[in-house]
Amino acid sequence: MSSPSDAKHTLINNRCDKKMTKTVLPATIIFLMLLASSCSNKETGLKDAFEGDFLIGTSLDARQILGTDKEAQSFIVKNFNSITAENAMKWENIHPYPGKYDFALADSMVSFGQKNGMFIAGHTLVWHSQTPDWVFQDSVGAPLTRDALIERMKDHISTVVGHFKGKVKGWDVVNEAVDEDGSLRKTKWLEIIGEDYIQLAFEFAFTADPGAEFYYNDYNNEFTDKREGVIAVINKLQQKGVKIDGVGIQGHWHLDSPDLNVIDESISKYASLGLKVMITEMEVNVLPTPPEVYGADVSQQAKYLESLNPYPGGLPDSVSNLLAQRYADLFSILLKHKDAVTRVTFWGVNDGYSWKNDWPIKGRTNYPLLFDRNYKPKPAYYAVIKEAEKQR
Ligand code: 9MR
Repeated sequence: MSSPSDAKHTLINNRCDKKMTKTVLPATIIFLMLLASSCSNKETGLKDAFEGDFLIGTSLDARQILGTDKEAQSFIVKNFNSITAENAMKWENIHPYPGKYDFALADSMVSFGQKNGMFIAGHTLVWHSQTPDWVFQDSVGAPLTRDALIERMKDHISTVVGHFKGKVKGWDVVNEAVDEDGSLRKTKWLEIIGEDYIQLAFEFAFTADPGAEFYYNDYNNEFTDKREGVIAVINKLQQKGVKIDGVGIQGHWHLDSPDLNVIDESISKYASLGLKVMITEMEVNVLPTPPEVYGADVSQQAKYLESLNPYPGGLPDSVSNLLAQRYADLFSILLKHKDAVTRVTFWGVNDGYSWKNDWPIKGRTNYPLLFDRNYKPKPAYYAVIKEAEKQR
């Protein structure tokens, strides 16, 4: 079975380490020069700074998967060793109508990842959002029975996981099933099937590809109340002997929140359950956030005001430096937990692609990632690299 840590080791073994030339005998120098030249087309980037620590991933959208953004693919190969479909594997896209699956875009992403030796993460199988209404209804629009919805969920999971068997190495099986207060989110899944829909989803995924890893994924699950709810879900699965390999903390973070201690403590708590911990959708928002839309609930929207879009023409150095410091602090915590943290995935390849330009307020100009709109590394990028180098 291949896992993120296997992938880590493969990457280490494949590395072209230029430092080697310093200590070898002269007779082997020509051989090493040849080796170096055969390696020279492998440009190093962000991912290489964390080699042996954890994978560095990014989400991909259609423009990157299909290569309509000409610069994107080589940039991605250079900087990331894991990919996640930002939307292509969600129910409404991959299974838009009853009995009709559309794998075209997701297949392209998977072959891109395979070709480049990347860890491919599957996002997501069971979620309340981006799941068409028909999923919960019968042919005349009446609510499905429990048994019928279980059957439909089973068909979806078996078909999607089965389709990517052996290629997608880890799945966000259930996404965002817990509310801020730690109770189960009131979704159609819960309403129609009941609490055991989570267990059933994990079981169906395991049956479809026993060699893959299976994760529970959520946002704000580093905060105490929600975290306790997520831990209760995980405990229940583990007590029943259901295979769960990891937990995804999405990491839709801000300049001043969450507190670093909260993240630190949460990683320890999840790791103590024997789980891998992944930051699955990382970014750091730099814009003012109305308190009522804190989190990542896409059904919420706030009203546009100019005062809430303060940097349309560029990020001032003062804020850029704050962002760099925040990223450095976050990565120092992640590196501290590198035994538990197996992957850190950014939600977007550069600032221009981030969903945070349009959520929770449409049409703002946000700067939440390590690369600017022209793929140029920002001070935050160098701050993160420095954190990686500190521990070498
Ligand atoms: O980034 C995604 C955006 O393009 C979609 O419009 C949105 C729709 O639900 O989903 C975004 O990604 C979400 C992810 O799938 C789950 N966690 C929250 C993310 C941000 O909303």
